[in-house]
Amino acid sequence: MTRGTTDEQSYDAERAEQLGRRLEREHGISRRTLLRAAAAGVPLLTALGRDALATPQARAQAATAPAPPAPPAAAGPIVKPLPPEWFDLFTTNAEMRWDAVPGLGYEIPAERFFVRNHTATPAIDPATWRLRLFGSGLRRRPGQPEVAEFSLADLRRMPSRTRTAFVECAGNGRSFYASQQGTPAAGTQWRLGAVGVARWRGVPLAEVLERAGLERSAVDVMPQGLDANVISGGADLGHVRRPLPIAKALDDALIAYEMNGAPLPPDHGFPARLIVPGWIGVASIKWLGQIEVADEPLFSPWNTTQYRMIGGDWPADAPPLTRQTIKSAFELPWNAQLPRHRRTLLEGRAWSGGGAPIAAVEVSDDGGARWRRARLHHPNPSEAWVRWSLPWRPRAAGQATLQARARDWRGNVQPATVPFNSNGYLFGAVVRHPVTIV
Ligand SMILES: Nc1nc2c(c(=O)[nH]1)N[C@H]1C(S)=C(S)[C@@H](COP(=O)(O)O)O[C@H]1N2
Ligand SMILES: [Mo]
Repeated sequence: MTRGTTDEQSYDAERAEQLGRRLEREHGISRRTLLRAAAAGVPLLTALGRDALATPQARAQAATAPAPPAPPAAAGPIVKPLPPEWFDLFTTNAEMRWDAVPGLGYEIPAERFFVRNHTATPAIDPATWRLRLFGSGLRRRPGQPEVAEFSLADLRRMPSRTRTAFVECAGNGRSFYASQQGTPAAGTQWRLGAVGVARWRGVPLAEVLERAGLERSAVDVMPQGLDANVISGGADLGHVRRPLPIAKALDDALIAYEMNGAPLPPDHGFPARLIVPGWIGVASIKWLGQIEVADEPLFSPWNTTQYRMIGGDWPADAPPLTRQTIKSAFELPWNAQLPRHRRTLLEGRAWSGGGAPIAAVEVSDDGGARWRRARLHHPNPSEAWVRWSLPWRPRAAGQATLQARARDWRGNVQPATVPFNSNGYLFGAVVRHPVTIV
């Protein structure tokens, strides 16, 4: 049974546990072990089927091999360990703690990257996995199957591209609608940690579309995940899927199979996910299973009822959200204690979905009366982030507020407040970060 909750909270722990128990029962391996092996690229023949031990050799091996220690079954919807000093947990989601970021390099290591799951990380056998493309936007070739299929090996043989980009949830910063603007928004109450930058390697979606026989008449593609159907408010919404206009699909969308130089980990979409640079996270469908290509507009709950601006002063027909907004964050604990009269190096990162690198970051310690310009550190590509720093010497003991304000080269700048929307998407206003001077 799946508990029906809001879009950001649908939960499928019981199902994940059942799956774990079934794998243990049938194959004597825990789900966690299976996923680890899969992530490490170990070929697992039909690991989810009943015939994993079907060959005589495999059975003989299994009979003589020492019984594996019984590691704990996956406890919940996320597979990787989630130490509290790295993550804040929200049911199926894990937020990266910004105070755990100092000392990390430009890219966030996979084990430290935030996770946003509508249900639960699925176990996928890379050996039998196929990406299927079909639909009215593909050429019908006589004598050819109507579905174009690609194995992981097929994708790996194709020309690859590497792209450093952020993945950021549309709801990142949502809690500030309540705490800064007094208008709470429904959904996971993230601070600023539903974002991460990684180096993604894979095949351009354009390349796969071409090989599948893309027609010039195609207007939308709809990538779909292999994770469990999402049940929300008692309704079965089906698999997570969201239409992407063909222009963006052909521009820079990537079918990624590597994250920071290693195979994608289970929680981040193994064996392959979409990366849609600059766009809200839900566009970057994980655990890709199929892509419909259509010569007419496509719809799913993820571009109709969700991930559009509703409520507040928004018109009823606001379009589906595409690009992320602009933000900056301090690499400091919330309510950090900082020493008086001593120089502290304030560090942070800033990023924009506006299609241009960050041009400037300014910091204020007096409620926004005066702003000082931070130093930007290389690299600073667009659709990723820039690290920045600024020395600060607090004078008076007591409560203080730090604010960072980013501007990109297109002129997008963080305002003091943003218009409310009921689901709390795209909080791009300057965040007031509380610190205590001791
Ligand atoms: N199949 C599938 N893809 C998905 C999701 C999901 O639940 N299922 N969540 C989306 C959302 S809302 C976000 S913000 C990103 C999060 O990516 P991450 O978990 O790798 O950080 O994945 C997106 N892709
Ligand atoms: Mo998201």
